[in-house]
Amino acid sequence: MIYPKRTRTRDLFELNGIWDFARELQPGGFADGFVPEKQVAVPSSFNDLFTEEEFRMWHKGVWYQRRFDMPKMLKGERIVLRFNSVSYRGEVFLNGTRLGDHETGYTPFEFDITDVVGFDKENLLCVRVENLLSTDTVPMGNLNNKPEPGQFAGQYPDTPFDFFPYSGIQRPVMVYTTSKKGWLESVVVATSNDGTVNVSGKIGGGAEKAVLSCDGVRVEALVVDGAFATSFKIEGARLWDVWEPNLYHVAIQLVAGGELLDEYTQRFGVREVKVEGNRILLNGKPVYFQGFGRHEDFPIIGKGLNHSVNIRDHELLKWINANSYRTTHYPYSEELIQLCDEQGILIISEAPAVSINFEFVTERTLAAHLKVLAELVERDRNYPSVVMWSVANEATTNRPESIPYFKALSELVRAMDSTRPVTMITCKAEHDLVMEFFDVVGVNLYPGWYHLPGQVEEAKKDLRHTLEKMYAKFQKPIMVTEFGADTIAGLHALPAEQWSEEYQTELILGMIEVMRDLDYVVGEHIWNFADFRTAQNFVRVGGNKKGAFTRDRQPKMVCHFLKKLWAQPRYP
Ligand code: GCB
Repeated sequence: MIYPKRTRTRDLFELNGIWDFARELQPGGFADGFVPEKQVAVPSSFNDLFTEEEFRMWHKGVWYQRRFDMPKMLKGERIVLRFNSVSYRGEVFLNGTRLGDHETGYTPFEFDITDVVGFDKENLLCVRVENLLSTDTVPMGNLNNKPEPGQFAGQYPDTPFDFFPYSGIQRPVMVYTTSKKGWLESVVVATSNDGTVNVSGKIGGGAEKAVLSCDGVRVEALVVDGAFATSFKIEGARLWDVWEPNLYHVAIQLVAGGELLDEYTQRFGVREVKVEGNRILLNGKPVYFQGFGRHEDFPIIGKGLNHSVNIRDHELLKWINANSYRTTHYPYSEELIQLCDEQGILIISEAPAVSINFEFVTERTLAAHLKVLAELVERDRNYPSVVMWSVANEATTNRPESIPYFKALSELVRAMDSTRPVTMITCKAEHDLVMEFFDVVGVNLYPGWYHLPGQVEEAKKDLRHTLEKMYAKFQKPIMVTEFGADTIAGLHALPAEQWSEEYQTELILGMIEVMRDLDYVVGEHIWNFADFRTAQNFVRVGGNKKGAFTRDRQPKMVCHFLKKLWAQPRYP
């Protein structure tokens, strides 16, 4: 799958805006059209749009519907309907015909609707959306018959993670066209720092050859068995780097019998990432990751794509001198990753596998995990900002059953992409059993918050001790991917105490001091970039307040210190 674009051979329009909405109060009878209960916005989560509690907390089926016309000049083309994400499960009907379904939110899916879409009548599109999680889904849900201590047991709604399980058509819906004769189905661009660019592609329909043009270079490749592969060199290539987003474009034309069937331009950056000893190297130079774990989360829209919020967030990252974030705990919108490409922000791209619990894992959990991981790598592998894959966050990887499971995940990613390091984010510290499969150790540690509350000096000792034990065991670079303290903006205390801005500042700066004293620590990602909405639970005061910024993106005190600290490069 490639990101839809309008080109000389392709048309594109979006089906965003106001849709009809109804809860599935009885089974059946919706796919041919229904009487709406409400109107709803696309893209958006639906949960915080309405005033009634039962809508917010609804995880069973809901239905979206809208009508659209097809312009007659597109008749004769191949027509594709694409959803950039539907959380968690989407089942799609066009004019009463079931097109198919897709599980695991956060990754795109599409249907060829050429034979179903009408040109002489209005089209009716109905989508069933469901957000029920189970032991077979990724992320898992409904585990609380046997809660793990510390896994947010008993919260409302009941999930083994704390962020609110928003649902809906949260990203754009698109209709695009290609020629019926031949079209580019997928493309992979891999680069080396000497400017070598390898491009391979898969073709739908048929074509004789692919003609590629980039930066004044033109090459041709024959299409064999529906695929092509070729390479070329950009002399004196300008490398893609942190806040230096040099980008190139390769125009790919598919040709048969002298006719141009398809034209698509793929953007890419020339850059290399690798792990050597205790360092992550970007373009041969060590890079220290300073930034945050985040969430796609904002008042009212929940996890809905909003370009203004994305722009503001990146402005804040630049202001505070961060260079990176992890897409905790699921793939973020492709539009956001594209913005990172354009701005030079480093991304650790994470599968939506948070809190996998091996007490409950089934073969179907692994199948769902492998599927969504493959979809993520396929979606993001041409984006230069994505410099590392994270296959999961905080699984019970102290249990032996986790070993074959994570081996399978690591093998899958490496088979699909050998150009990026792979990590897994553990909360089991030195008791983790799966780090042999990964290049960088990611670890979430909360001394000074969940244990040793209020005791910054003790927390620092604890952090040092844990990191030393981990390094002694794993002998790999370690990134502290989460640490921090819930903080109510405007609450002050001298001496510092939990929940105050002083305490967050002292704890975070103290933790960083320890990390920077240990040569093998290659990154500090604070939890979290901004406050975010959670399920209801007595440990959360109006959401998770570990943000350095408030939910409406104003800085807490710690930001001003981080801005100063992060202005100095960690490695000379
Ligand atoms: C974690 C999780 C993250 C939570 C955070 C917290 O370890 O990875 O999703 O939000 O702790 O604040 O408790």
